[in-house]
Amino acid sequence: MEKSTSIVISSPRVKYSDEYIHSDYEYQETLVTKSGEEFHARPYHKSLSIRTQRRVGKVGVMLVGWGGNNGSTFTAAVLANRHQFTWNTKNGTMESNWTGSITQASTVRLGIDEKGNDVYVPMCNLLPMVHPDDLVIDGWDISPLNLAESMVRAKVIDYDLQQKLKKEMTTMRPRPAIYDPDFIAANQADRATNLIRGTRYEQYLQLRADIKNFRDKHKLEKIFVLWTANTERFCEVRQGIHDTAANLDKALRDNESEISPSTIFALAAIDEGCCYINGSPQNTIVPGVVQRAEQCGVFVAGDDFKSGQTKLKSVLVDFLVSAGLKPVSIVSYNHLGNNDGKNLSAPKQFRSKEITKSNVVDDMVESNPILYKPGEKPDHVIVIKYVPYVGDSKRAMDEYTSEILLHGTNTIAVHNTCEDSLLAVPLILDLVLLAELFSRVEFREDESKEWSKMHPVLSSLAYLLKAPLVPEGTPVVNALFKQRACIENIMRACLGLQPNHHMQMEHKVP
Ligand code: NAI
Ligand code: DG6
Repeated sequence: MEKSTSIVISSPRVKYSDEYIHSDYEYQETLVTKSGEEFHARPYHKSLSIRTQRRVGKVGVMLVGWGGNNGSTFTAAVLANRHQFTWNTKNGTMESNWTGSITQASTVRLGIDEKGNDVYVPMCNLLPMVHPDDLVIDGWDISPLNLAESMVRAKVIDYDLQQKLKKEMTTMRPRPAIYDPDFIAANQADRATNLIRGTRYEQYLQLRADIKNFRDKHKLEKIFVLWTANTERFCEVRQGIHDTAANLDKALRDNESEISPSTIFALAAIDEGCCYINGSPQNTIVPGVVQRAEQCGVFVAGDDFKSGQTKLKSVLVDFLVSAGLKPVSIVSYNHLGNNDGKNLSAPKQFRSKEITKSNVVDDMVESNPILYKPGEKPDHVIVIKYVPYVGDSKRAMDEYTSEILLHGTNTIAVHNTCEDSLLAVPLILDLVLLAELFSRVEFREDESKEWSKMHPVLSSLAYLLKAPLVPEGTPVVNALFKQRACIENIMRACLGLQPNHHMQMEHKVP
């Protein structure tokens, strides 16, 4: 299948103008009410106009933690693909690719051909999206190494490819960043020499100046700021400090010590009109940050990339529970030897990760009251150990024990070895590309209403995140295929296409 295949929708409900793809969409749901022992289900539909801006402007990405394993590997991957580099390994000559990215390397079922066979298209061809080659990259790091040195330190990229990337990456140097030893592990102190000094408010102003400088230098229309720096400890959310945008603003000016570096980055990004994405577990996006995003009309998304062990968990537990089996014990162990593992060997930083890794089965468990009593949950234990020798190659072992028929037991053990950053980097790409796409999509119920964007808490990116942030009061979905269906079906709605139902009635009804 050619990647360049373009998609044109022939439907009276879809119109193309120079500026937009307009879709008149019928959103269908079923309202369920309970009276006594009876459920009443009432299907309803809602008319929604959706318009997607066709023009994709010039887009920049600023990574916080640019010089880390993910940051340097992301940069290497963008450049390797842009220049279509090939490199030699003991297994032969390799070509650049975006394997692991849903936008670049996965397909979506568009419909059926004349014979009733499914037709698939690359996700990135469904709607106009930024091309990864066109991204402009910049960022911050508390470590002063240039990106070529960071790439060597990370030990992720093959040696021969490193040689091809070095010249260009040597010219890339992270901007000084905010270091607060109270928030990341003490074992990170030796790399923290590239710092913005001053009060928290002065640091915030410097970050805003950095974003402006990047925007002006490259004439960028949109910038996405993404945290891929060390996991911080959770901040203690306090009334009068973190609860509203105004309090946060005051606290920042007062140099309040419980405002984390990541929250300062988030505020600076939002105030510069940039979407902020949190790829780590900590609670950066406190209520005051959400309010600020609402006021400024920009997206925030988080928390914590869902790359390997948790991604599989959000498939496996969904499978077990929906098969009518009852997971009763989930034990997830992993060891890794990169700097992320080193930072997570400190108890407070581990605790942040433990929280995001632990809550990921709740929605699946709660979906089945036949198996689980109200409030009942499987035992769920998370262990992470730092073993320097294995570097970025994470070893994860999971044991899922379920109750089966007549109280029998079924134990599934999974062993997974993976290069952590090579799983995380495609997620960084997808987060940016999908957030950018959703920033061009607008909705309205009828012509009397103003066009409005999606809610500033961009829960549509949940597929890519371990502990998806959602607008207050809305349900959290962790099940992976539901999360994927959400992305696919929103994209289909923008094209006036109904969700894929997989009924294949063409082959079932004579
Ligand atoms: P890393 O430790 O190699 O990189 C983090 C970088 O952040 C370092 O270069 C460090 O100097 C820098 N840094 C620390 N504090 C900073 C600050 N305040 N401002 C700017 N830079 C700062 O870690 P890695 O492997 O790149 O992971 C990054 C984050 O992504 C971690 O929090 C990790 O838990 C999270 N993550 C990683 C996944 C993966 O598969 N690699 C998956 C899920 C989350
Ligand atoms: C060890 O757990 C290090 C972590 O940073 C993970 O590698 C990362 O959170 C990815 O987790 P998961 O569960 O999605 O593989």
